[in-house]
Amino acid sequence: MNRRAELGSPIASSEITPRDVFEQRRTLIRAAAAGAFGAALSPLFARSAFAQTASPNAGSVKLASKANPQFMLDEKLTSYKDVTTYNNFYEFGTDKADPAKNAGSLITRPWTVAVEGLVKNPKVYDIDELLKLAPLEERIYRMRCVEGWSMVIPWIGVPLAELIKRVEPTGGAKYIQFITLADKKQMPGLSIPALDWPYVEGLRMDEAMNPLTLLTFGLYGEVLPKQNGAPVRLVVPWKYGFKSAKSIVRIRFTDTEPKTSWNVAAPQEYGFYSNVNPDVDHPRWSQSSEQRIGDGGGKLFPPKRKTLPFNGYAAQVASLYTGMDLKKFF
Ligand SMILES: Nc1nc2c(c(=O)[nH]1)N[C@H]1C(S)=C(S)[C@@H](COP(=O)(O)O)O[C@H]1N2
Ligand SMILES: [Mo]
Repeated sequence: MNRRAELGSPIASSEITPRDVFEQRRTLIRAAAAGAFGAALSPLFARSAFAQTASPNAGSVKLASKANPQFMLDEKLTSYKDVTTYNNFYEFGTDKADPAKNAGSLITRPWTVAVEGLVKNPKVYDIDELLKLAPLEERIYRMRCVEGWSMVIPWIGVPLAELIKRVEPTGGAKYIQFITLADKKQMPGLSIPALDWPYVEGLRMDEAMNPLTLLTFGLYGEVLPKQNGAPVRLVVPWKYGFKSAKSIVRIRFTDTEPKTSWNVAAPQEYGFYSNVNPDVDHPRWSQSSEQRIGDGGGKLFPPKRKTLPFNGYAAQVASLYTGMDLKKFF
């Protein structure tokens, strides 16, 4: 039986896990945003502020980074538990709980990322080389899934632009495709033809170069848990979550718009751009509001939040789309 994937079953309130309140963090974030104590917000320190939250990845590996005060948010973080147990990673199953249960079989070392296509310096990067591309930064980003839920996550990574600059795209390079691992031996979800594997995503060159676009290696002061896309993924916070491809093995520079998995699966529902846009509804549901995971802990009808244009990052990215009809280029 062919079971095609469907993003977007509205989340049941029973799936929303109550979370702890992190007043301490808010104070730290304000201090960092003021530029005073950026260094004090080291991942170790930040993580200790959340020690109440049990880690489902006992023995997870610390990853040092420096908080970038330009990218802090004065919003409550989603708990480590929710960030690492409520996931979309269809290679490990389509249920939100599947990736945390099944991703243990993913082998994240050795790992290489081939950077190829329209670049002067194509190169196969070892993951350890990528980790040293530029100083690792901690950044707190709002994430919005096309299904209507959102989280606030402290990521660790480097601007993707750092990698792009090193490989020197040629004049013809207009887009970048991100190709992720597809190995049946490691990924039980591949036996279900939910999507055309491998999972692929893409960005226009200016989107990829935007300072917000993060090549991501960690979260909450640790290397990425496997269910979150170890050892390296993309994070593009002004777009729906599916643009943030996990477990990347190949980055290809192209002159034409590359294929993207969700667009191929349902072109009328998922466009290439997929910018968070409260004014463009999904054909099967509204996109005007969202459920922040952890809000209203345990209430039958937890309060919803208004979805913001470009997920709240309009000041940084709206100019990338001037003159474009965002209803047409959804
Ligand atoms: N390779 C791969 N990347 C993926 C997905 C996937 O199924 N496979 N799901 C996407 C979707 S729909 C979302 S919402 C985010 C979820 O990231 P998180 O589980 O770390 O919050 O990952 C995205 N990246
Ligand atoms: Mo998503």
